[in-house]
This record gives sequence, C-alpha cells and structure tokens, in this order.
Amino acid sequence: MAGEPQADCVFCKIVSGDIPATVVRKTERTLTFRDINPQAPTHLLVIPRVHYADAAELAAAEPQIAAELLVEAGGAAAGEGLESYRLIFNTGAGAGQTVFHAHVHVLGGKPLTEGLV
Ligand code: DGP
Repeated sequence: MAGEPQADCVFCKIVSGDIPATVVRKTERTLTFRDINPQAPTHLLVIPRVHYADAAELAAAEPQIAAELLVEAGGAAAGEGLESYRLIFNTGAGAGQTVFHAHVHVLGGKPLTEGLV
C-alpha cells in the first residue's frame, strides 16, 4: 500500500531502526542522517518516514511532507554551518538513483561551482 514500509528498502530499515545511521535531525515525518558514502565534507540525506519511490511520487501523494523535506534540508544545512549547499533529488536509475525511497541529498563544505556534485 502507498506509503507503507517496504521489507526490502534500506531507508525503511533506517526509519525502523533495523539498520543504524548517524541521525542528525528528526521530525515526526522526516529523518536526516549522514550518507554512508559521502561525496562532500557534508553529505546528508533527508528522507520521509513514509515510503514512496522518489520525490515526485512523494510530492504527488503527500505534498506537505515533500515540502518538509526542503525545510529540513535547509535546517540541516544551517546546523552544519553551511552558507552554500546543493540539494539533489536523483530520480530514476538513469539519473543515478540507487535507493528507491524518496530522499534529498544535502551536499556542502567544499566549492560546488563546477559539475553536478
Ligand atoms: P541515490 O543515488 O540518490 O539513490 O542515493 C542513495 C544514497 O544512499 C547513496 O549516496 C548512498 C546512501 N546509502 C545507501 N545505503 C545506505 C545506508 O545503509 N546508510 C546510509 N547512511 N546511507 C546509505
């Protein structure tokens, strides 16, 4: 069912606590934790607790939670002391999405003026 936890989803397992993560921030509806494979000095992931395959599906079904991802991303960036940062929503395998539970990457702590990451 839409939004329900998926047994084979690594981020659902982080939400449930079955897989550990370095959580830096949480709300009733979101979780923010450090990426296991950081691509920048600060690399966080903000996810909804509910399961949707990507950010567009989340936004269609739960627009308030989708908006909260952005609020949390900004709050997390400020909490890391970042003045500049990049938000990335990889959507689809062809765009590099590997975990099919909606998430936004928060990248910062190095110059990000060239390339995508
Ligand atoms: P994407 O390519 O947009 O689907 O990014 C998924 C990110 O999730 C990738 O940067 C690595 C991260 N990741 C995958 N598995 C885990 C995990 O078990 N723990 C944490 N903290 N991050 C994970």
